[in-house]
Amino acid sequence: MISLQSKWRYLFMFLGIQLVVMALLSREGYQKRVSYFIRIFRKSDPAGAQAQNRTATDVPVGNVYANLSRLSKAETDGGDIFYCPKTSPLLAGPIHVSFPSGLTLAEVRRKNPLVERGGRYRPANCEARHRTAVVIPHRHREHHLRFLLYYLHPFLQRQQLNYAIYVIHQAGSYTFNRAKLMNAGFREAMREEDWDCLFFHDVDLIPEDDRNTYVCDANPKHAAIAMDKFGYKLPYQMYFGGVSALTPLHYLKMNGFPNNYWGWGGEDDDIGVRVSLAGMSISRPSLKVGRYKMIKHKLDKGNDVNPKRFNMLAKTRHTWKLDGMNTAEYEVLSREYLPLYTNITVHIGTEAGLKPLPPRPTVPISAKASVKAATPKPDK
Ligand code: BGN
Repeated sequence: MISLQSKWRYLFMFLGIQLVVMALLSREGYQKRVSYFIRIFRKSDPAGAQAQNRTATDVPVGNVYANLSRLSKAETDGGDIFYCPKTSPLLAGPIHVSFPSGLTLAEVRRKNPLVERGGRYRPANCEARHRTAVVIPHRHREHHLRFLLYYLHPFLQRQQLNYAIYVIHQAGSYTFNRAKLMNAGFREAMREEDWDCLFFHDVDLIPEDDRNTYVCDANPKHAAIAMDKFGYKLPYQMYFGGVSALTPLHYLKMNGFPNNYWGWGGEDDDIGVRVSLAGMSISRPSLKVGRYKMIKHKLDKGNDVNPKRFNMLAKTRHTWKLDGMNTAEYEVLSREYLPLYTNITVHIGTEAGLKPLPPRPTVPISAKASVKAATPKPDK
């Protein structure tokens, strides 16, 4: 028989245990609530978000460096080396793109140990099926270039390409000329290697999906079809700006790009028109895959909107054979094989040609009137 006293003892013990359990449970709930609120108020950091987004195989979803650890330096023993698979097993689809402050070129180098001098890479354990040169027209955009290199190198390695990155830097401060720089880039890249595809790439556009493969199609390809700044849609049917890909044959068939668009706008439309005038059509990846994030910026100094672009565009039909690769004149001032890219600085002249204009004679103000009177009128 259990006595009344021991009954009470059991009851107190039971209540005590219950109290301890309730205390523990409420503490747990409290912590959950607190951490929930902390998470709401804490500024979301991309690295943290990625870490939370891990897949079953522990690969951070969207991290462009995710699969790079699977690459290694050549381990061939002199035996046969086979072509890489048609679809790279390293592809992972969507890429999370953000622009953390403080990124340095040294950091990009550290993360891409297999990239060689001049910004070149080829897969070590298989023969690449494609040889792609990426040509980037450039001036005053070093911080954009850092981000592009940070994303582009792992992106291209995941695609198992044999590739090189060429930055074509416009010397001097005369108005920027994107298309002429690309003509120079085409010729200088082809001088180095028999590339089978050239990607003409704006420095401020970051690809957001590695299934957007940097290889050429049967027709000139417009790759930047879905940009964030246009709501991930094509702004107009003939749009050919941002990032495009042509084989050397495509390029020469359309006489390259125009040399005479100085300043912002129109040159990409001219290039698009050239594609059809040369009897080709524009190929495009799907909207799901051809996605790009643009690094936000203001219009550059030295790249004012070109007011002549409407008139010039109206004449492309008559001018494309007269102006282009066959008339591209420039001077290479330097060629540097940097760790992450080949930097080619070119002098492309002005609207008046390659030679700098002769300096105007400095005439003392008092002498101006007599000089004017003595100068014969130009012939009509
Ligand atoms: C267009 C520009 C392109 C530019 C896109 C997107 C012109 C020519 C006049 C018809 N074309 O309007 O160069 O890439 O916008 O910004 O301005």
